[in-house]
Amino acid sequence: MMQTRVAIIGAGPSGLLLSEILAQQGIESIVLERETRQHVLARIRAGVLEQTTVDVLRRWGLARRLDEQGHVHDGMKIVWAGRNSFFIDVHRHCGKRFTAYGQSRIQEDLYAAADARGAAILHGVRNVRFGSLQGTPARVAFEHEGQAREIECDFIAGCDGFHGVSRPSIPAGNVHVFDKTYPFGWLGVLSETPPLHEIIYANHPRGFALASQRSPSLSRYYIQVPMGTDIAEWPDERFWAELKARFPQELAERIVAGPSIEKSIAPLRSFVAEPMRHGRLFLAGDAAHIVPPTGAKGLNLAVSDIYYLSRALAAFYRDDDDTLLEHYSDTALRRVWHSERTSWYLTRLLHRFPDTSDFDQRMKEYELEYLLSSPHAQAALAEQYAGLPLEGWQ
Ligand code: RFL
Ligand code: PHB
Repeated sequence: MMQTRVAIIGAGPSGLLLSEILAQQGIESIVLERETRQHVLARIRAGVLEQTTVDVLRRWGLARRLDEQGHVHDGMKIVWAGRNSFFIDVHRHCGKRFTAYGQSRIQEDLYAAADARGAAILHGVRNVRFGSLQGTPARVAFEHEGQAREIECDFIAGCDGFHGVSRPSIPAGNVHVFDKTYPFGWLGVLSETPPLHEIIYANHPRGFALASQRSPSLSRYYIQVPMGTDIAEWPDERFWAELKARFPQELAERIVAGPSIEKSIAPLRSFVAEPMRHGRLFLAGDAAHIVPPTGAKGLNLAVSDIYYLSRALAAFYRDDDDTLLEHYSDTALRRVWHSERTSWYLTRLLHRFPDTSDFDQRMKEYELEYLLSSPHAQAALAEQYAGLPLEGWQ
């Protein structure tokens, strides 16, 4: 039997960031992670950080390498077949920038901070389950290194991603799920080749494509593929040819192809579970919501959830005040729904959907036309892409 203040399920960005912010305020936690550390560090996912995310990481002393190595962008480009590409100047429209810095590096930075303070993180845990979520103390049972173990705690933070145990542990009837799947996924390739300088979203009759980056020598590209695509059908040569076919010639000529060092397919989904709390269990990050990656919002939402949750827990322990905890779900969900809407909007605008009528296709083209011609429309998109401010941030 172990005791702690907060049991954190999952050592992804949400879980490790929460344990770090709590530790810096003298609040003890134990993190339980199903996978090995190597496995967590090897996952290639997000790459674009909102200004608010950078601000949170800086405040907690986690941005030293990010500030050195992150590639700061003023905006992103949108291109579509037969038209000129255009730049959405996020900085000009709303004074914010965003930073290309890989999620795997954030994981490394979070682990380095955790190691420096001797954090309690158990890897390879199995069969995590909760006792009653209403009483005090809360209880988490699990297996670790073949032994049955139990933690007694004040609160449980469910930071265990979309496929974790936390959300499904909430008794039926206590969560309202909003779910939308899209009939395609993103095939992503990481390659040790110099990337294009900008982040470029392409809408093409062959499907969506995205050019992104991890460092000056590491590029990240994605193409839309139908749901159920087998990755074995996509050897590198086919990927590069398809990617280039979806960009205008002058950009395609600048794309440097090379062997893939990672290749994976991610399905696209919009999902929200409301509320993000049940009794002593608080959900954060992908455990509570999923966005399609088109708006680059998932990791940024995980960070804003953790900002709100850590602030609420700190107020509880420091001032014996549970007001922020009571409001955690409503506060976090306001930002979640705005980002859900932006991600849904960009997904709809930039992808080719099977069964789109000619009329609907024209409407989309004119939506893009409007975006190209109207500074107001560009300012609105810039504001959404940059992300909303955090409530209560000073
Ligand atoms: P994670 O990262 O999934 O971590 C959850 C952790 O919980 C562990 N776990 C368990 N542990 C114990 N017991 C169990 N039963 C457990 N079940 C699971 C898992 O092993 C894991 O370590 O969730 P978290 O921390 O909430 O972080 C969320 C982000 O990872 C996610 O939102 C982003 O990666 C989404 N995303 C992007 N977000 C952005 O903000 N900007 C982007 O540019 C961006 N690009 C992307 C993305 C996600 C992608 N994929 C693969 C879905 C691009 C892609 C392709
Ligand atoms: C990425 O670099 O992985 C990336 C960039 C922008 C997105 C999604 C993913 O919208």
